[in-house]
Amino acid sequence: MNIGITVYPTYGGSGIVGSELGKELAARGHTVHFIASALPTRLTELSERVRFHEVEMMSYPLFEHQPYTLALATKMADVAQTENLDLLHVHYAIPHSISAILARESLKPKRHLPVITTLHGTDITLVGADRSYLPITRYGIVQSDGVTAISNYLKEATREIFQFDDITVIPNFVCEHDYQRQPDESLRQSLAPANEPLLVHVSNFRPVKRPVDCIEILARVLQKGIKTRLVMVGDGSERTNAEHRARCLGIFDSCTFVGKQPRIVDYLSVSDVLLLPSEQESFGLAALEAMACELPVIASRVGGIPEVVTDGETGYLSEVGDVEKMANDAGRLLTDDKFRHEMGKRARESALSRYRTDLIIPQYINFYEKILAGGGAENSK
Ligand code: GMT
Repeated sequence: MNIGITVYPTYGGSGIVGSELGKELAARGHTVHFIASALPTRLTELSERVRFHEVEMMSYPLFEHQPYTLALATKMADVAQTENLDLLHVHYAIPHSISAILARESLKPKRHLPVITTLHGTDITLVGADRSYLPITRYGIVQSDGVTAISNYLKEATREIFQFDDITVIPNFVCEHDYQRQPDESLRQSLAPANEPLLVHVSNFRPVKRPVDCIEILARVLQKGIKTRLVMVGDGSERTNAEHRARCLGIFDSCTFVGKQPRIVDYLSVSDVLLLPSEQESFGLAALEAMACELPVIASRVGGIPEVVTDGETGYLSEVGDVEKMANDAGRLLTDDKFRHEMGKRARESALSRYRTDLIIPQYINFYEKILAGGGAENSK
């Protein structure tokens, strides 16, 4: 197949999932055309099978804001024609599904270009549910030829918010080869010089991720007399608050903020427990990648996380903001190596038995084939 994929290139899990999906499809003989405003961060290599088409924005004094949605639609239609795309697969509804539908409509006199939308989370729970965006988000979803969601939770949330449930759940996935424990001793030494237990947090540091809670958890673990360090991977608006809180609590020296990193697996491989205290998480890709690297996960009991992390088996779940319980759970794990290693092994088994690439990628391919065969929702669009 000749597949067009659109993602947000620099920010968030949906871009990672779309990029990794493209690479996996190419590895299975399909040709993937990424259509985005910049080269997606996880797309390190282009080839005959993995191509990139940049959406160029025209600036004109009349435009107070550049019309990205229109520029994207134009590029999608152009690439669909020149590269003879079979379908467009967009990740994150706003505005990508609207652009794709515009592209499809503009090509209608010539051909039908199916549009598949994958819902990732905040496009539904935050953005789409805002009254001002709700009607247009609903339009994008309903008008898509096929819709997938990355968890059962998100399918249910979409049904409740948009009264739409023709959605196929295809969960996120992890590559068992790329994501396995492969500790780099010099990295471990730099993050935990006295071989202290190491907590890790990975996110885009938006308020919804509550990275400050990680600092609160570390403070409580240290209060228990457990010499622990914390590595904070990623960057975003909450980083300053997290650093400030660490300074206020006098524990800044026990933390390392490393910013955005190209190889998350390196940091997971040298860490002992992942902290994911998010306010909302429709799946929790960070949890899945950590589990594949044998890390137990301490997370909030929200959204799709309970589908990924089994409380007491592969990690511990708590109410949002319950940093006392999260610290108690972390303390238990960090002071019992055997217990932690066993839980870590179970976490990898659980991750791979349900979410490894060779289980999930064929589900996308089957879904594409079904849509191309005219089996999508309201397939006459
Ligand atoms: O919220 C983010 O971190 C970004 C957002 C996105 O769409 O880029 O992430 C969502 O998609 C990820 C990949 O499918 C999921 O693992 C995250 O749980 C989800 N984030 C939220 O629901 C808050």
